[in-house]
Amino acid sequence: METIFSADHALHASPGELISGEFSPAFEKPERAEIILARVKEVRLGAVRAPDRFPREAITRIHDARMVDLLETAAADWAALGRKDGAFPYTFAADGMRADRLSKNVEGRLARYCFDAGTPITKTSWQAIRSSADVALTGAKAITEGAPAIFSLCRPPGHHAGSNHYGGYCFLNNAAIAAQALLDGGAKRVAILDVDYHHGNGTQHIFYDRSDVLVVNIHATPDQEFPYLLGFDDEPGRGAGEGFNLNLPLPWGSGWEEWGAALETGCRRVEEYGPDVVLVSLGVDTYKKDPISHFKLDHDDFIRIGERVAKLRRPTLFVMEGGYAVVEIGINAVNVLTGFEG
Ligand code: OKP
Ligand code: ZN
Repeated sequence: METIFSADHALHASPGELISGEFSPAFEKPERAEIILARVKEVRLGAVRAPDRFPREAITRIHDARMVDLLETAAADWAALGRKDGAFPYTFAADGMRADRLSKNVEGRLARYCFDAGTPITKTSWQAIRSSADVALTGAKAITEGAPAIFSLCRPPGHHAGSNHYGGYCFLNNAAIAAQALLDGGAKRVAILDVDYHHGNGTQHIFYDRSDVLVVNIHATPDQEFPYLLGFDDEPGRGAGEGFNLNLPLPWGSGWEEWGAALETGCRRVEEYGPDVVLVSLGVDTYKKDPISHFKLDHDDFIRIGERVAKLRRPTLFVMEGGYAVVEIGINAVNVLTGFEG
């Protein structure tokens, strides 16, 4: 399969994140994408090409335009206050505070749209964020034009970004933007299978009221894991979307036995739905040596994931999400793709 990759991803290099009450070096770093790309080339997965540029409207189909403006301007507003590069909030919107009126101060705008203290915006981040969406959109376009499978090597990742909030190393929801482009390109139904260790709260939020996108998530239970506030087993969708969201949370320590069973459940739901396209939000932080995660998948399990997804027999767009065991990230991510190709 073809890989879509933009060298511009490296323009987003996070200065660090608040984690467990301390400011620490970032886990979501540029080497991640470079190591995956090197592995794609090593196994000769297929051609690698740069993305096309898509109009901003492809992004605002999914995201609040004021949040997109913030992503674009926060670093400059932050610098104007004489701060060190990397804009992130220290105060957060909570239920009951003003949602209808936005502060003129960048702190207030960050508080309104950002939900964690791990997702700083640097002076060059926007170019990387935009390129990551373009990588997903280019993959969607290729699928619309008839490609059987595409790997969109997105970075930064996207699945924690909702229509009007961002966080968890994610700014724009690349997978959601691609799913909308697939629908706009003629698909009637898209299934998103999110296999990242963390719950894709943003993707769920975006499609929660809709039946044209089925969202299936396999992830660490919010009783134990980030993002804590969404991803429980009792979130079926709402209104027209009722029955079109499926969460399969698992406890820390889960290995292939439990995880593979959840994958089977999720894939059966996808089969029942009968989508025109399957979009895989591909995180490999389920790996046993991931530094911030607590599942126990091994290299060969990632091949099994690809094999099961292939059995869905649909055009498939893989969109890169998380994975922080940087040394092994190339093997794990590309194992899914080679498993898929069989
Ligand atoms: C992004 B993606 C660890 C806290 C980690 C943010 C995690 C974001 C993961 N105790 N905080 O889903 O891989
Ligand atoms: Zn993750």
